[in-house]
Amino acid sequence: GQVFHLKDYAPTDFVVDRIDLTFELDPAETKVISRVLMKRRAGVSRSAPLVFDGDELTLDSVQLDGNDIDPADFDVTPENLTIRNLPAEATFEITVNTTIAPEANTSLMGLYRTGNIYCTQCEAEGFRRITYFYDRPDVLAVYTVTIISRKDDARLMLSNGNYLGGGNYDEGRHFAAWFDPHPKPSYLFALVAGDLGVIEDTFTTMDEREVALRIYVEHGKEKRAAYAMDALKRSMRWDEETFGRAYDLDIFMIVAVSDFNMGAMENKGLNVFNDKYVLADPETATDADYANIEAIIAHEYFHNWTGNRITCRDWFQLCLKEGLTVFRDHAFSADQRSAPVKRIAEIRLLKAHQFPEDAGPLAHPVRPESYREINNFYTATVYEKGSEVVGMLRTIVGADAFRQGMDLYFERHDGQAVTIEDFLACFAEASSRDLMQFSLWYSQAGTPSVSVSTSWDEAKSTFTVTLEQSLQPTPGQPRKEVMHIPLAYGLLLEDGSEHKGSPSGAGASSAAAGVLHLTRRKQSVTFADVASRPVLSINRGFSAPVNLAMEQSSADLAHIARHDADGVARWQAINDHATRHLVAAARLARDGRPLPASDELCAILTAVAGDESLEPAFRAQALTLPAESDIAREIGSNIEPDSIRAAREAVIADVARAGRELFSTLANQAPGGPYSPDAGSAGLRALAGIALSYASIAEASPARAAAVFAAADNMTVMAQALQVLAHHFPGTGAATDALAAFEARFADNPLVIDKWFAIQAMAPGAATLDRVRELMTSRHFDRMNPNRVRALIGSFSAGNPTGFNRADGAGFRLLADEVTAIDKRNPQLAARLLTAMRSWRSLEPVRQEEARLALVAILGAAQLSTDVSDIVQRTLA
Ligand code: B3K
Ligand code: ZN
Repeated sequence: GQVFHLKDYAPTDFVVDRIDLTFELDPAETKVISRVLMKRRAGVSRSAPLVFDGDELTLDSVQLDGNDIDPADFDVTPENLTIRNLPAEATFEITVNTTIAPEANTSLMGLYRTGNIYCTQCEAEGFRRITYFYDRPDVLAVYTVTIISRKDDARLMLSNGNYLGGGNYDEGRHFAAWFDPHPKPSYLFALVAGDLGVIEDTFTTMDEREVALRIYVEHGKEKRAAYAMDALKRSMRWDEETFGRAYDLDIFMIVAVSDFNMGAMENKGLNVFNDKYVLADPETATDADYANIEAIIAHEYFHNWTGNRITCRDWFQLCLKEGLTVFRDHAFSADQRSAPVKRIAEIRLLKAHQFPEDAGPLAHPVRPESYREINNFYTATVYEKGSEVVGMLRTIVGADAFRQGMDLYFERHDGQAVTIEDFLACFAEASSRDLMQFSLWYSQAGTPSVSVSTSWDEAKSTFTVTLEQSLQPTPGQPRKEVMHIPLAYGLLLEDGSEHKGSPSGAGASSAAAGVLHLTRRKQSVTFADVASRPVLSINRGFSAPVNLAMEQSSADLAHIARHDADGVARWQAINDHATRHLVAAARLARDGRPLPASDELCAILTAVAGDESLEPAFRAQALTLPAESDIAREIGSNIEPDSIRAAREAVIADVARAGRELFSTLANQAPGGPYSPDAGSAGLRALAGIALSYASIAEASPARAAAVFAAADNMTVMAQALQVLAHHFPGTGAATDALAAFEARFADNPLVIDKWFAIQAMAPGAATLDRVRELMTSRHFDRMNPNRVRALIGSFSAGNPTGFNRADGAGFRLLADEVTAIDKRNPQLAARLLTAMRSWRSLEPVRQEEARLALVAILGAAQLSTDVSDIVQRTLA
């Protein structure tokens, strides 16, 4: 496959002004007529041909200003339409006629069928599966779309922008026309047609315009869209209040579909969502589902300004819209819920998904410099690390300059397709700072390490902090430059209060107080008037996405856990303490030696569990020990998953015993009254849920969880209890009965059956593989549906370290077989599944060899997609 490079960027030879699209819909033969008004760019040679992109297309005909083009003047392949001898200066119109088959499109890119609905997905390069066009983000055009269909085939016909009108077309057919006044790139085009239910509302913008809001779902599911509508209105208000951004069309529509490759898509005025992120009611959705719906509704809505009004010049700049929009949706959720608890969840997610990516063969910069398949770069690095980089930018320039920089960005680049350099220039200007060194965060892959040492000089009453940074090589980047790492910190004194006063030394000066700026390889700062030995709390709130190496005693960590003013820092200290203990225990378990006593950890955790002054959600987070995969990541190499699991289970049993009575009390303290998805109630349920798990372990009996399962009146509690039963009491009557009851009750709700799949697929241990194979043959499974595949095979391979990494390699072979089979129909889904293998080199040698063989087997399969071959080659490299 061809490799694309950032450095090769060049604008198109022709500029597009308008595009008028007409669709005559039919499942097997949809006619697409595209009329493009365009002209040669000033200065481009008159011999330069027009080259449009296509993908698996067949051309019916092509016209210039309404006349068929002489066959000698054009060439066509499924991938390109090349037209020569076009006017030198005049504006002209190219008409492209193609026929496509939505029902035969299994890739879920371009125009496809989901159920009886027509639906599109164009980002990143799906528009070229609909018609020949400049399918690239820097070509912005004004779209008019006319849709024609048989009334019995598609009652409803939607596209971007405002509704122009519609009516009867001819016998049994009707039409609808849409006009989007905002110039946009082709990846934001959308069309949806079919018979759908709707819920409607309105929103009045801050400039007093009324916007119609519509959420379309399958008939009968309308009630389950109410929470999504509420989240949408809150998002619209928040973007006005926080960033001064108002919505800009007369209507905003969301359509929920059940076959979708990702979470959702921000098409202008017509978002298309995976129904998993729209549909919720207490009986079928968990608190986590509600929180995800809120976050994703907000994310797609926020794209209207960060992504749509200002878009990316090329796909290398993907983080320009994604990292920034994730940053915005994080800020929204933090405002709507508990900010520290939200931040803790973000840190957990970043470490679980982005850190391993950055440490393995698929590592790439937040702004990649080359790719073979852009779909493989919608990664945790581009999204989550991209958001962290925006957060660091805000820390460095300060909140006020950050907001000014955003205002400048919106003002200066509205209607443009821009780069990270354009974005950063706004903040450099607003803050009068040089952001050159900071910009390395966009170009250097890998997670930096920062080693921290401290010394307190009793005689001089000084405290010195020495910081040193390093960054390991990553694929294609053998040598790294020194970065700008902003580290929020505090010095905690013996009584828990904080030392006031700024340090002296390099990196001490900063926009925001309480931040050390590490800008050299090594630097020290010294604090004066420190009369007693302080405890350093550093990288508070995870101000920089780095690995810290610091010799901090358990007593110091406990001090931070008790006293830090920053809740996130308190959790970080608890988590660091737990991680350190678990890593030591796993190493000993590996050597067959007795495990260390867990008394200190137990004391910290039970103290937090019982501390009523802390938010329940925070307590639940603190009680959730680092996952097996977190422990593996800390150990880093020669991983043997079974001993990690054994050690972790032993520590959990210690904690459960130490807090037995407390957990048994907390397990009964779920909120009363009817279910409400608000953050406070969700926090109570989270605490009760983790307490249920500890209490059940202490009691060595499934009885309590079985009772909770039977009495549950909402999905959150029900799923918690089911997981305790399936993971801690597998094979017992209680577990088997609950799984059967759950299946029977939710047999016709695939999104709930996905939870049933995932819980079973993540049951630890070697035996789960056979159960997964069995479930793959169940009537609920559908290898063509991305949600089903991810729930069963994705959960197994990415969420079950002991089951998937079986020493005999059977887990790897299962994944390899599925990836190869799915690749034939849906390359994007297959490639995404395969990323579960990215950390194979950190396994112990026997498993490593099995993993390698499975990867090589994929490589040998016939007709691999670019998506899968790109991942497998980089993973093996
Ligand atoms: N921009 C889309 C993702 C498209 C993925 C294409 N492979 C959703 C989002 O990030 O908001
Ligand atoms: Zn996005």
